[in-house]
Amino acid sequence: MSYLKEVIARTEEKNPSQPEFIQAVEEVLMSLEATVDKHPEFVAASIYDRIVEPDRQLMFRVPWTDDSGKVQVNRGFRIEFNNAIGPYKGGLRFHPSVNLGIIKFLGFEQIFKNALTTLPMGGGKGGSDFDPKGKSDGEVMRFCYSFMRELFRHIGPDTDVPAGDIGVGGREIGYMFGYYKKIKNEHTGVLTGKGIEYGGSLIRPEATGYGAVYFAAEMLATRNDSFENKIVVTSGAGNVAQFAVEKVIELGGKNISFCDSSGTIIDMDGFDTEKLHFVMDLKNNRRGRIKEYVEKYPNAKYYDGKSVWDVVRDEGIKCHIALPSATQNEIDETHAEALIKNGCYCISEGANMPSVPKAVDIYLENKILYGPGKAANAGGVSVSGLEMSQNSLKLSWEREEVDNRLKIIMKNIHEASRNAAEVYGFDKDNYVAGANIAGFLKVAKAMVAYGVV
Ligand code: NDP
Ligand code: 2IT
Repeated sequence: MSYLKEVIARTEEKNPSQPEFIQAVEEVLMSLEATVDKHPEFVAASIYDRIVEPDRQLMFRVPWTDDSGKVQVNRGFRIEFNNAIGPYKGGLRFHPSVNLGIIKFLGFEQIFKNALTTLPMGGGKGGSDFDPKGKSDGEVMRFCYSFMRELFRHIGPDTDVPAGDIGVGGREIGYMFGYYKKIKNEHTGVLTGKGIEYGGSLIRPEATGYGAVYFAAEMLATRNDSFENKIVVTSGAGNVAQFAVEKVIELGGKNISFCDSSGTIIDMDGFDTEKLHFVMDLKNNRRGRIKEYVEKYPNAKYYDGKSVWDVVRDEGIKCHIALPSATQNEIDETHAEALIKNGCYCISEGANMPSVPKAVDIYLENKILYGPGKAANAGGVSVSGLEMSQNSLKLSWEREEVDNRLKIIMKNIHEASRNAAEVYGFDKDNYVAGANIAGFLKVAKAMVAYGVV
């Protein structure tokens, strides 16, 4: 068995019942064989075994009172995975599916993603199995306060800086930051994704979606291609999907889909700014379901209980570019095959690990342009890093300045991935290997420098 397969086997044995975490570890380590040969110092220092073991795993009780006066109990998590190159950094996810293995996969991915951004950020992730859906603002506020009542003692602007993810947006960050400020009597950059009035950065809400589109545009440019007149399918209808679609419209593409966990809408006429604003108001203010779109725009079609990828497969929907922006493992091998059959040749992942390993194999075998999440969706955490910089400097940059920095970072990630792939013997277009290697090298070298700690 190869050295890294042994590391994977040991990780599997130590972490039973955590399939998503093992999937992420396998995906990264299987790209790193060439680094084992080139860097005997990594093996000597057991870097591969050390990098799959979090620095610290926190799990805690989160009790809160619902509107009927009943006391509810949820479980909170924060995985401080690796701070070799900067304070732990990564989002908080509130979703009923959250468990230790899911937070560990997200924290593990975050190590390499954050290294790719070139900003000084380590990897972390957290969240809860709390479901914000259908809860009143008061319930969400009481939950967030209770969550922060424990989390506050573990985080800090130079220690660990959480942000948003699924189910955690501006409202939740506001409640959590407000509570932290109250109990610590400190107004510091301890969270990112803050409101613009109290230390947030312009472009942070847009950053992940815009970044995924900038990354796709960079990949397309290597083949003298662009978004102009392309049919684009996007999944999700949340933060990442909304701003990905906004940027696609701006670049002349035609985006035809959104979905939520109830179903999918397809609008073959494509979204314009007015339709997009309807979706933004529906999701962000009214907190409604995506099927309401077809009541307002009856030319569109709603597919109950189906994901965008089910609809693309079952209805033979033609498309050129796909931007999966909902959740992990949403694209299986049948979806991947159907996408390619229907004309898709560029996939840029707004979500974290949205494609199952067999789907990724199909992308690589077919040599389509494929930007894996840790590279393609790094725009969000990049602008979080820029928010931390602005907080430290106690000033705020203009919209254009942040957007330009985001574009440059996405371009650099694209370039660094291609270069690392080539240097380590892969095809330049293999962004999977390139992103894993480029992200890993920086963290591994820092870990070696520290000795055995
Ligand atoms: P949001 O909560 O804003 O939106 C998530 C969207 O995806 C919702 O429309 C939601 O539908 C849908 N969704 C979630 N889970 C499922 C599911 N199991 N099946 C079908 N649909 C689902 O989250 P974000 O947009 O922030 O996050 C989306 C993805 O992007 C996640 O993978 C996240 O990790 C990743 N990401 C986010 C970043 C950020 O800055 N926010 C940065 C980098 C990556 P419903 O409302 O019905 O649940
Ligand atoms: O997955 C991610 O990169 C995020 N949810 C954003 C993390 C952050 O700290 O901004």
